[in-house]
Amino acid sequence: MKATRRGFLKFSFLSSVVGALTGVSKSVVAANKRNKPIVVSTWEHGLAANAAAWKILNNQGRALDAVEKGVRVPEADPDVRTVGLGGYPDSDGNVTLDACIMDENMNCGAVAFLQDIKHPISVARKVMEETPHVMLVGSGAKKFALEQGFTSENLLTEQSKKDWSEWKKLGQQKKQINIENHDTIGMLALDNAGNLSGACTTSGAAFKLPGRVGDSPIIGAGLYVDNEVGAATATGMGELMMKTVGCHLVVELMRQGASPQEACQKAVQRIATRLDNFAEFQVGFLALNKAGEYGAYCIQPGFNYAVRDTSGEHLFDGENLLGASK
Ligand code: SD4
Repeated sequence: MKATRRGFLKFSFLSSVVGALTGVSKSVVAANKRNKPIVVSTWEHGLAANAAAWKILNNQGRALDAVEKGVRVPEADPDVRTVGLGGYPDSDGNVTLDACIMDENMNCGAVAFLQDIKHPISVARKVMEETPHVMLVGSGAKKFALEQGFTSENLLTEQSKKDWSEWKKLGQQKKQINIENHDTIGMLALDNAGNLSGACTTSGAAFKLPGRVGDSPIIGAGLYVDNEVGAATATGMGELMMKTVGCHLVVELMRQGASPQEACQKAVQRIATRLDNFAEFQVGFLALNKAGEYGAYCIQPGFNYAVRDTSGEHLFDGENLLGASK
Protein backbone atom coordinates (compact mmCIF):
# COMPACT_ATOMS: atom_id res chain seq x y z
CA MET A 1 0.00 0.00 0.00
CA LYS A 2 2.30 2.72 -1.25
CA ALA A 3 1.10 6.09 -0.05
CA THR A 4 -0.29 8.41 -2.70
CA ARG A 5 -1.79 11.86 -2.37
CA ARG A 6 -5.09 10.59 -3.67
CA GLY A 7 -5.01 7.72 -1.17
CA PHE A 8 -4.19 10.13 1.62
CA LEU A 9 -7.05 12.48 0.71
CA LYS A 10 -9.49 9.61 0.44
CA PHE A 11 -8.26 8.23 3.73
CA SER A 12 -8.51 11.61 5.49
CA PHE A 13 -11.98 12.25 4.09
CA LEU A 14 -13.28 8.84 5.13
CA SER A 15 -11.66 9.16 8.53
CA SER A 16 -13.20 12.54 9.21
CA VAL A 17 -16.64 11.47 8.00
CA VAL A 18 -16.60 8.29 10.06
CA GLY A 19 -15.12 10.21 12.98
CA ALA A 20 -17.78 12.90 12.80
CA LEU A 21 -20.59 10.35 12.58
CA THR A 22 -19.42 8.07 15.32
CA GLY A 23 -17.30 10.29 17.50
CA VAL A 24 -14.39 7.91 16.90
CA SER A 25 -11.04 9.66 16.61
CA LYS A 26 -9.03 9.54 13.38
CA SER A 27 -6.32 7.48 15.01
CA VAL A 28 -8.82 4.79 16.00
CA VAL A 29 -10.14 4.71 12.46
CA ALA A 30 -6.60 4.43 11.17
CA ALA A 31 -5.93 1.55 13.52
CA ASN A 32 -8.63 -0.49 11.83
CA LYS A 33 -7.17 0.07 8.39
CA ARG A 34 -3.57 -0.79 9.11
CA ASN A 35 -1.30 -2.46 6.60
CA LYS A 36 0.58 -4.60 9.10
CA PRO A 37 3.00 -5.96 9.77
CA ILE A 38 5.38 -4.02 7.60
CA VAL A 39 9.07 -3.11 7.62
CA VAL A 40 10.84 -0.49 5.49
CA SER A 41 14.57 0.21 5.19
CA THR A 42 16.92 2.55 3.39
CA TRP A 43 18.92 1.33 0.38
CA GLU A 44 19.17 -1.99 -1.38
CA HIS A 45 20.89 -3.66 1.55
CA GLY A 46 17.55 -3.08 3.26
CA LEU A 47 16.22 -6.13 1.40
CA ALA A 48 18.35 -8.59 3.39
CA ALA A 49 17.80 -6.61 6.57
CA ASN A 50 14.03 -6.59 6.02
CA ALA A 51 14.07 -10.36 5.47
CA ALA A 52 15.56 -10.84 8.95
CA ALA A 53 13.08 -8.38 10.46
CA TRP A 54 10.18 -10.03 8.66
CA LYS A 55 10.87 -13.39 10.35
CA ILE A 56 10.07 -11.70 13.65
CA LEU A 57 7.17 -9.56 12.44
CA ASN A 58 5.51 -12.44 10.62
CA ASN A 59 5.69 -14.49 13.79
CA GLN A 60 3.72 -11.95 15.84
CA GLY A 61 6.99 -10.48 17.11
CA ARG A 62 7.64 -6.99 18.39
CA ALA A 63 8.70 -4.19 16.04
CA LEU A 64 11.58 -3.31 18.38
CA ASP A 65 13.06 -6.82 18.10
CA ALA A 66 12.51 -6.77 14.34
CA VAL A 67 14.40 -3.53 13.73
CA GLU A 68 17.30 -4.56 15.95
CA LYS A 69 17.66 -7.97 14.30
CA GLY A 70 17.16 -6.46 10.87
CA VAL A 71 19.91 -3.88 10.96
CA ARG A 72 22.36 -6.35 12.49
CA VAL A 73 22.50 -7.98 9.04
CA PRO A 74 24.35 -5.10 7.27
CA GLU A 75 26.28 -4.38 10.48
CA ALA A 76 27.84 -7.85 10.21
CA ASP A 77 28.33 -7.75 6.43
CA PRO A 78 31.86 -6.60 5.48
CA ASP A 79 30.64 -5.84 1.96
CA VAL A 80 28.30 -3.12 3.23
CA ARG A 81 30.94 -0.42 3.45
CA THR A 82 29.07 2.19 5.43
CA VAL A 83 27.71 0.18 8.35
CA GLY A 84 29.46 -1.83 11.08
CA LEU A 85 32.20 -4.32 10.17
CA GLY A 86 34.13 -3.17 7.10
CA GLY A 87 32.76 0.38 7.26
CA TYR A 88 34.94 3.15 5.83
CA PRO A 89 37.22 4.57 8.54
CA ASP A 90 37.78 8.17 9.53
CA SER A 91 40.74 10.18 8.26
CA ASP A 92 43.01 8.55 10.86
CA GLY A 93 42.04 5.06 9.69
CA ASN A 94 39.74 4.24 12.64
CA VAL A 95 36.26 2.79 12.12
CA THR A 96 33.88 4.73 14.40
CA LEU A 97 30.22 3.79 14.56
CA ASP A 98 26.98 5.64 15.36
CA ALA A 99 23.55 4.09 16.03
CA CYS A 100 20.23 4.65 17.73
CA ILE A 101 17.00 2.80 18.40
CA MET A 102 13.54 3.93 19.52
CA ASP A 103 10.48 1.97 20.64
CA GLU A 104 6.73 2.54 20.84
CA ASN A 105 6.90 4.08 24.32
CA MET A 106 9.31 6.94 23.52
CA ASN A 107 12.19 4.93 24.96
CA CYS A 108 15.39 5.45 23.06
CA GLY A 109 19.06 4.60 23.21
CA ALA A 110 22.09 5.66 21.19
CA VAL A 111 25.83 5.28 20.86
CA ALA A 112 28.23 7.49 18.96
CA PHE A 113 31.95 7.36 18.11
CA LEU A 114 31.94 3.72 19.24
CA GLN A 115 34.96 1.67 18.19
CA ASP A 116 35.69 -2.08 17.93
CA ILE A 117 32.12 -3.28 18.54
CA LYS A 118 30.42 -4.83 15.52
CA HIS A 119 26.80 -4.30 16.58
CA PRO A 120 26.35 -0.73 17.80
CA ILE A 121 22.56 -1.07 17.44
CA SER A 122 22.51 -3.72 20.16
CA VAL A 123 24.66 -1.54 22.40
CA ALA A 124 22.19 1.30 21.78
CA ARG A 125 19.36 -0.98 22.84
CA LYS A 126 21.25 -1.85 26.03
CA VAL A 127 21.72 1.87 26.72
CA MET A 128 17.96 2.25 26.33
CA GLU A 129 17.05 -0.72 28.50
CA GLU A 130 19.82 -0.92 31.07
CA THR A 131 20.67 2.71 31.85
CA PRO A 132 18.78 5.90 32.73
CA HIS A 133 20.51 7.62 29.80
CA VAL A 134 19.82 8.03 26.10
CA MET A 135 23.33 8.27 24.62
CA LEU A 136 26.82 7.03 25.41
CA VAL A 137 29.82 8.00 23.29
CA GLY A 138 33.40 6.99 22.61
CA SER A 139 35.38 5.21 25.31
CA GLY A 140 32.42 5.34 27.72
CA ALA A 141 30.21 3.59 25.18
CA LYS A 142 32.87 0.96 24.58
CA LYS A 143 33.43 0.37 28.29
CA PHE A 144 29.67 -0.07 28.73
CA ALA A 145 29.50 -2.47 25.77
CA LEU A 146 32.28 -4.64 27.17
CA GLU A 147 30.58 -4.70 30.58
CA GLN A 148 27.40 -5.84 28.82
CA GLY A 149 29.26 -8.78 27.28
CA PHE A 150 30.01 -7.46 23.79
CA THR A 151 33.41 -8.45 22.41
CA SER A 152 36.05 -6.12 21.07
CA GLU A 153 37.18 -6.81 17.53
CA ASN A 154 39.00 -5.04 14.74
CA LEU A 155 36.39 -3.69 12.31
CA LEU A 156 38.88 -2.39 9.75
CA THR A 157 38.86 -5.00 6.99
CA GLU A 158 41.72 -5.33 4.50
CA GLN A 159 39.49 -3.70 1.87
CA SER A 160 38.65 -0.70 4.04
CA LYS A 161 42.31 -0.32 4.98
CA LYS A 162 43.28 -0.40 1.31
CA ASP A 163 40.65 2.21 0.40
CA TRP A 164 41.81 4.42 3.24
CA SER A 165 45.48 4.13 2.15
CA GLU A 166 44.52 5.05 -1.40
CA TRP A 167 42.46 7.97 -0.19
CA LYS A 168 45.42 9.21 1.87
CA LYS A 169 47.78 8.85 -1.09
CA LEU A 170 45.44 10.95 -3.21
CA GLY A 171 45.50 13.61 -0.50
CA GLN A 172 41.72 14.00 -0.50
CA GLN A 173 41.81 15.53 2.93
CA LYS A 174 38.83 17.73 2.29
CA LYS A 175 36.54 15.17 0.73
CA GLN A 176 32.97 15.78 1.87
CA ILE A 177 30.01 13.46 1.79
CA ASN A 178 29.01 13.56 -1.83
CA ILE A 179 26.10 11.83 -3.42
CA GLU A 180 27.98 8.54 -3.69
CA ASN A 181 29.18 8.38 -0.14
CA HIS A 182 26.24 7.36 2.03
CA ASP A 183 24.55 4.07 2.75
CA THR A 184 23.39 4.21 6.33
CA ILE A 185 20.66 1.76 7.16
CA GLY A 186 17.56 3.20 8.76
CA MET A 187 14.72 0.77 9.42
CA LEU A 188 11.12 1.34 10.56
CA ALA A 189 8.60 -1.36 11.47
CA LEU A 190 4.93 -1.65 12.40
CA ASP A 191 4.10 -4.92 14.14
CA ASN A 192 0.92 -6.95 14.37
CA ALA A 193 0.05 -5.29 17.66
CA GLY A 194 0.09 -1.95 15.80
CA ASN A 195 3.25 -0.66 17.44
CA LEU A 196 6.06 1.21 15.70
CA SER A 197 9.81 1.09 16.31
CA GLY A 198 12.90 2.22 14.43
CA ALA A 199 16.66 1.73 14.23
CA CYS A 200 19.48 3.53 12.45
CA THR A 201 23.14 2.48 12.24
CA THR A 202 26.18 3.70 10.29
CA SER A 203 29.93 4.13 10.10
CA GLY A 204 29.13 7.68 9.03
CA ALA A 205 30.87 9.71 6.40
CA ALA A 206 33.90 8.03 4.84
CA PHE A 207 37.22 9.56 5.95
CA LYS A 208 35.43 12.02 8.21
CA LEU A 209 37.33 14.14 10.71
CA PRO A 210 38.14 12.06 13.81
CA GLY A 211 35.41 12.64 16.39
CA ARG A 212 32.78 13.62 13.85
CA VAL A 213 29.28 12.36 14.68
CA GLY A 214 26.46 12.60 12.16
CA ASP A 215 22.70 12.49 12.38
CA SER A 216 22.31 8.72 12.59
CA PRO A 217 22.59 8.36 16.40
CA ILE A 218 20.74 11.62 17.11
CA ILE A 219 17.13 11.07 18.09
CA GLY A 220 15.05 13.47 16.00
CA ALA A 221 17.73 13.94 13.31
CA GLY A 222 18.45 10.43 11.94
CA LEU A 223 15.46 8.64 13.51
CA TYR A 224 12.23 9.45 15.26
CA VAL A 225 9.28 7.34 16.35
CA ASP A 226 5.99 8.53 17.81
CA ASN A 227 3.66 5.61 18.23
CA GLU A 228 0.61 7.90 17.98
CA VAL A 229 1.61 9.10 14.53
CA GLY A 230 4.44 7.42 12.66
CA ALA A 231 8.17 7.03 12.30
CA ALA A 232 10.92 8.44 10.11
CA THR A 233 14.57 7.76 9.37
CA ALA A 234 17.20 9.40 7.18
CA THR A 235 20.32 8.79 5.16
CA GLY A 236 22.81 11.08 3.46
CA MET A 237 24.69 14.14 4.62
CA GLY A 238 23.95 14.09 8.34
CA GLU A 239 24.76 17.71 8.97
CA LEU A 240 21.70 18.73 6.92
CA MET A 241 19.39 16.53 8.98
CA MET A 242 20.96 17.78 12.21
CA LYS A 243 20.41 21.42 11.24
CA THR A 244 16.73 20.79 10.54
CA VAL A 245 16.05 17.98 13.08
CA GLY A 246 14.76 16.27 9.96
CA CYS A 247 13.13 13.08 11.21
CA HIS A 248 11.28 14.84 14.00
CA LEU A 249 10.07 17.28 11.37
CA VAL A 250 8.79 14.43 9.18
CA VAL A 251 6.86 12.91 12.10
CA GLU A 252 5.39 16.28 13.08
CA LEU A 253 4.26 16.87 9.50
CA MET A 254 2.50 13.50 9.58
CA ARG A 255 0.88 14.53 12.87
CA GLN A 256 -0.50 17.57 11.05
CA GLY A 257 -2.08 15.33 8.42
CA ALA A 258 0.59 14.78 5.77
CA SER A 259 1.02 11.33 4.29
CA PRO A 260 4.48 9.77 4.78
CA GLN A 261 5.33 10.69 1.19
CA GLU A 262 4.19 14.30 1.59
CA ALA A 263 5.98 14.64 4.91
CA CYS A 264 9.30 13.43 3.47
CA GLN A 265 8.92 15.77 0.52
CA LYS A 266 8.16 18.76 2.74
CA ALA A 267 11.18 18.00 4.94
CA VAL A 268 13.46 17.91 1.88
CA GLN A 269 11.89 21.15 0.68
CA ARG A 270 12.60 22.71 4.07
CA ILE A 271 16.27 21.75 3.68
CA ALA A 272 16.30 23.12 0.15
CA THR A 273 14.79 26.44 1.13
CA ARG A 274 16.88 26.98 4.27
CA LEU A 275 20.32 25.54 3.53
CA ASP A 276 22.20 27.25 0.70
CA ASN A 277 24.47 24.38 -0.31
CA PHE A 278 21.88 21.61 -0.20
CA ALA A 279 22.33 20.72 -3.89
CA GLU A 280 25.89 19.49 -3.26
CA PHE A 281 24.61 16.71 -1.05
CA GLN A 282 22.23 13.82 -0.81
CA VAL A 283 19.57 13.50 1.87
CA GLY A 284 16.88 10.86 1.81
CA PHE A 285 13.97 10.56 4.24
CA LEU A 286 11.87 7.42 4.68
CA ALA A 287 8.64 7.39 6.70
CA LEU A 288 5.98 4.96 7.87
CA ASN A 289 2.72 5.86 9.57
CA LYS A 290 0.38 4.04 11.96
CA ALA A 291 -1.74 2.84 9.06
CA GLY A 292 1.24 1.09 7.47
CA GLU A 293 1.49 3.66 4.66
CA TYR A 294 5.02 4.59 3.67
CA GLY A 295 6.84 7.10 1.53
CA ALA A 296 10.28 8.52 0.79
CA TYR A 297 11.82 11.57 -0.77
CA CYS A 298 15.39 12.70 -1.42
CA ILE A 299 17.42 15.56 -2.88
CA GLN A 300 19.28 13.68 -5.61
CA PRO A 301 18.31 10.75 -7.83
CA GLY A 302 19.79 7.47 -6.68
CA PHE A 303 18.22 6.81 -3.28
CA ASN A 304 16.22 3.63 -3.01
CA TYR A 305 14.41 1.86 -0.20
CA ALA A 306 13.22 -1.64 0.58
CA VAL A 307 9.75 -2.64 1.75
CA ARG A 308 8.50 -5.96 3.13
CA ASP A 309 4.83 -6.44 3.91
CA THR A 310 2.18 -9.11 3.38
CA SER A 311 2.27 -8.37 -0.36
CA GLY A 312 5.95 -9.40 -0.57
CA GLU A 313 9.34 -7.79 -0.98
CA HIS A 314 9.81 -4.53 -2.93
CA LEU A 315 12.58 -2.11 -3.82
CA PHE A 316 11.52 1.43 -4.81
CA ASP A 317 13.39 4.45 -6.08
CA GLY A 318 12.80 7.47 -3.90
CA GLU A 319 11.21 10.44 -5.61
CA ASN A 320 13.64 13.32 -5.66
CA LEU A 321 13.89 17.07 -5.87
CA LEU A 322 16.64 17.62 -8.43
CA GLY A 323 16.17 15.08 -11.18
CA ALA A 324 14.41 12.04 -12.49
CA SER A 325 14.78 8.69 -10.71
CA LYS A 326 17.41 6.35 -12.13
C1 SD4 B 1 26.06 10.50 8.50
N1 SD4 B 1 23.83 10.05 7.67
O1 SD4 B 1 26.88 10.07 9.29
C2 SD4 B 1 25.16 9.52 7.81
C3 SD4 B 1 25.80 9.30 6.49
C4 SD4 B 1 25.34 8.17 5.83
O2 SD4 B 1 26.31 6.08 5.42
O3 SD4 B 1 24.19 8.11 5.41
N2 SD4 B 1 26.34 7.27 5.82
O4 SD4 B 1 25.96 11.69 8.18
